Amino acid sequence: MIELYHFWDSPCCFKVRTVLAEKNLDWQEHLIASVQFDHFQPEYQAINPHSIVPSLIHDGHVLMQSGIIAEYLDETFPENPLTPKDPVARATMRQWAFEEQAYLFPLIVTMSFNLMMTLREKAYGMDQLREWSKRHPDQARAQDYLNRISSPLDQKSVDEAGKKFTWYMARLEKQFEASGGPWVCGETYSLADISLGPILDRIDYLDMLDLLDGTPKVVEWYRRMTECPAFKKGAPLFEYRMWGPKKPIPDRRVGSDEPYASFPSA
Ligand SMILES: N[C@@H](CCC(=O)N[C@@H](CS)C(=O)NCC(=O)O)C(=O)O
Repeated sequence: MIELYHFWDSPCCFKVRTVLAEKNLDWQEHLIASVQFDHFQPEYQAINPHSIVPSLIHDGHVLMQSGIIAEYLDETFPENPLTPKDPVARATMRQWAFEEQAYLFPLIVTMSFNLMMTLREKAYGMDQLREWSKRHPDQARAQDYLNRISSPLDQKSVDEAGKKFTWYMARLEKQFEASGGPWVCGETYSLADISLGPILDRIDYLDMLDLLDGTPKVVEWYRRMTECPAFKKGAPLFEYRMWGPKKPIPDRRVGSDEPYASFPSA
């Protein structure tokens, strides 16, 4: 049995859900509402002491870190292999999976915090957010989170992150030239594609696809990714997408009685 602790609008969880879909695996869902600090509750910290998602439990074995979970699933369930046989292509796959984690993910966190998380203050109101923050075991961190989401948009940081992002995309464009495409590592669709796809999905959802203006091969590859059935299946359900440029907050206060972990659009 496979159990996945996740929240829908998380690129790391999107990656794991896509691998599960590629392998045609059924999984039992444990939804984590980050806005309510479920991931800092003792029950979840017993599974994942870092209080981050995703976590996957397979036949009683707990696995953490989306990239490691993705490789584990690919090794354990060989149907539809997602790792190239050629050692150079395999190293390239791991290199891009690493770049996603080490460099691209932190950039989209900066952009998302500024352009998405800050909308929570208006939608929920500070009183509700303060109430939920009482569930956080580290009140200094909870206060820091509240301060950050109620701060004005830091456009300079968003622009700087965007600039760095285009630098990585120019490198990815060169990778497509070197591999010959259509996938990151060439002929073989791999975990590199599945690692990078959700990052591009977030850029799309932030309405910042113009960051790809100088990289036509990346644009073409991303379009191809969005057509993959497993990628569609792994993508966040719209009701669970956080508010952002493509999903404005509703014209009303959102209460704690809404469907769990959802972000209502009306
Ligand atoms: N390197 C980790 C990163 C996990 C991570 O940061 N997950 C985010 C969601 S994408 C999270 O749990 N954020 C909650 C928090 O930081 O409070 C992985 O790939 O699994």
